[in-house]
Amino acid sequence: MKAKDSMMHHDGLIFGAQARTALAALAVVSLPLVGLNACADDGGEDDEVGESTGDTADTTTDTTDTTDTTDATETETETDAESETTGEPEDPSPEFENPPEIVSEGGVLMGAMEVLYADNTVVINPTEGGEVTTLDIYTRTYNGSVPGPTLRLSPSDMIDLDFINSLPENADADTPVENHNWPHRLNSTNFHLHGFHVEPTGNADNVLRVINPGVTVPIAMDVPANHNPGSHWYHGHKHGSLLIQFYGGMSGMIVVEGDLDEVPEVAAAEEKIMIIQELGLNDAGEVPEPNLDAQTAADLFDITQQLFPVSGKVNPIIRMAPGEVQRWRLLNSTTASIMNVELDAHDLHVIAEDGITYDAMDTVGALQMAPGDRADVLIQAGAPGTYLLSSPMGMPMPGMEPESQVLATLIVEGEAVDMGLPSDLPEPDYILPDTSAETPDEVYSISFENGMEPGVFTISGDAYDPSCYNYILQRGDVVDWEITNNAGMGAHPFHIHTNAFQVLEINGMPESPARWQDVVPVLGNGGSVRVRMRVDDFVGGILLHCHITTHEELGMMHKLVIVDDTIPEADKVPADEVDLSDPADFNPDIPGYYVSENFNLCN
Ligand SMILES: [Cu+2]
Repeated sequence: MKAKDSMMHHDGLIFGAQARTALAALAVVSLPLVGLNACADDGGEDDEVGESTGDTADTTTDTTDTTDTTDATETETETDAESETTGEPEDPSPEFENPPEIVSEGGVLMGAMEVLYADNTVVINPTEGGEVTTLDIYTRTYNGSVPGPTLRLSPSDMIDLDFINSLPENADADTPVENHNWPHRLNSTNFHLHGFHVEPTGNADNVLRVINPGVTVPIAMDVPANHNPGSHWYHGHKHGSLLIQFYGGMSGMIVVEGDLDEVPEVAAAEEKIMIIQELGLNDAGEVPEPNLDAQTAADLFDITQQLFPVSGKVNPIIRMAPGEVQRWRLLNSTTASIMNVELDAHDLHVIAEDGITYDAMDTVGALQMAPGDRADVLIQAGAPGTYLLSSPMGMPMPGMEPESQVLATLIVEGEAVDMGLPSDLPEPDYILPDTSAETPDEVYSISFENGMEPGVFTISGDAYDPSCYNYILQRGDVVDWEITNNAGMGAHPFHIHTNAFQVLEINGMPESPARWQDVVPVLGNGGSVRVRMRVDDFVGGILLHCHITTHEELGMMHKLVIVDDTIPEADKVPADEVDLSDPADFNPDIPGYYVSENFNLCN
């Protein structure tokens, strides 16, 4: 125990210093955004920050072996650095703040995404009034912040990020993985762009490769010119470490700008990036190690503090003038909450869902959002007063509705302003034309099921098996998925990568309009959903799964490969010519490799 503790302490100091370097750099990036809302850092400033915080990092590393004195020095340095770069007062502010941003410039989104342990302070604004408190946490993060920085780009841009895994070595690095559907290799990761229609292979949206601690790789891809503008999501997707990385706050938003943002009423609305996360912590403010001997999913993590912060603060305060319209980009980044979002005395004017613009604004009193769902919502402030944004939060349990919790507080105050809601939205520039009148080439009927043993979740009786593929799809085909929920009373949200789908039927009833989404909840007690997708543009290995992270991690996930058997014989690459000995190379960017003869079906 003792040896392990001191090692963790050692890591903490080193990685804490790195976190501050990253944070300081990001603070510079985010500063101009307060006024401009879209602006990149300039290289000069960035370099300066790099130099000055480089000194801090050295000092901290040198004094690693001393004890309390080091901590004190470290804290002081941190406070100084923060007040210098951001000018923030020392009192915790409950006011809502957008996360830092990395913004594309000249058509390229460049920068570093570093996964590292970092200290953060979560501001907690109590729902019943009273003093604002803080909670110090120490978790795996992107670039040191919770949530990670917002990535902002446009269609046709290139993404070219340096992805650095600075987590410590895996404790189980030298032992073979006995059960892939149980937490393992907790510090390995990869990078998923949820909702993106891009290459799923190589350095792009590749969720099958493994990025181990100490490894730096590029995250690089072309964003198609006709990509939907909208709100998307990034997070790790390495099977076996996703859940624990979520619990520490490892997720962020990707904003694709476009024609929706140019609608005058939308352009005039102040934008709020509202990432609803779920932190699963112990009393020390750290994500507990999993109990690998647990018999059920519920016993896997000894979580004593469960928080649902919105962009890093619990119940932040949002201020609006009467009549003002704001655009809230809501993202359900929790592990298990089927949210039903409501704002006291206010309608929610939904203009996009899952990053896809609606045909017309849809005004609702409450909005269902499964884990992974995004909603772009316009809010028009009513009379002066205080209003709560709330939703049931937490894992749905048999016979029990999760308790409603306050997510944020809206204070309407000041002089009234005259703003409007849009009467027209731009024609959604779908990558995929409407599929509802087409005849599917393939129909897959699948079912969410509990495994025979506790702690096992399956799709159609088969838990995730990394050694084979559950489905082989042909590029260009139209595919229907009929999903039934045979796993009890709770809903299970269905998600598939790379291609969005149209929701045609829910519980046997046709949906009108048949909206495009990338997550759809399949209700409990035998609920069903029928969706249709066109398997367009890209080949490669992808995943479909339940987006309740615990279920996914414990087996409720299947692997697919999109192939193109119509390519010329000469372009085909035989499997034995592809070197997959290093997990970093899984799912390579070799188009000729993706022909059905190279892949084995699970059954
Ligand atoms: Cu599920």
